Amino acid sequence: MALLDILVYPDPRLRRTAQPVAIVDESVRRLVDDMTETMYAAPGIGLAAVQVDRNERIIVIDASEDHSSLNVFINPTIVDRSGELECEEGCLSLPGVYAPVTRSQRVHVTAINRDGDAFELEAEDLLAVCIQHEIDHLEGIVFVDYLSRLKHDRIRKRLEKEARRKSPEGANHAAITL
Ligand code: GNR
Ligand code: NI
Repeated sequence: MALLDILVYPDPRLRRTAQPVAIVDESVRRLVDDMTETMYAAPGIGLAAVQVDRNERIIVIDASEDHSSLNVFINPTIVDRSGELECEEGCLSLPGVYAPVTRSQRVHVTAINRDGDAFELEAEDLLAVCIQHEIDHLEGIVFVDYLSRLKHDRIRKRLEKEARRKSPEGANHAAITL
């Protein structure tokens, strides 16, 4: 397994639209495993392939506290949704940025798993929020897109400035909470 580099906003590669996976072969399984390791190491509760510069419709999620609930979604589709929920979101591609976003409280998802088998899942609350956040990444959408233009600009300028400073590994990102 290998740790992958996570793209940081406003990297334009985060704006690409991921393509469906045709066959779950060894290379897809290797990517899933590397994404899982990268998510746990970050640490994060989800990761989309676009964030590690791979344009494929693959996401991994584990919203548990003990790495006990890994969910792998290949070619995920939300087929039904209901309710509303506001959640304070963060993103591994926006280090130190947290802001409330309103999403559906419940989603019904269809996808393919790591073995190539189709499955469906009804998710609520944090898991549902995370699924929506990750599927957005596959469409080139990041959560700050839902914030006001003013907040969005403030975050973009801040992260551009940090990138110019080429902050070395381990630089601490003072939290931006909106
Ligand atoms: O680790 C993450 N935490 C999180 C918290 C609230 C809502 C969504 C997320 S996803 C995020 C990891 C990430 O950036 N996935 O794309
Ligand atoms: Ni994210």
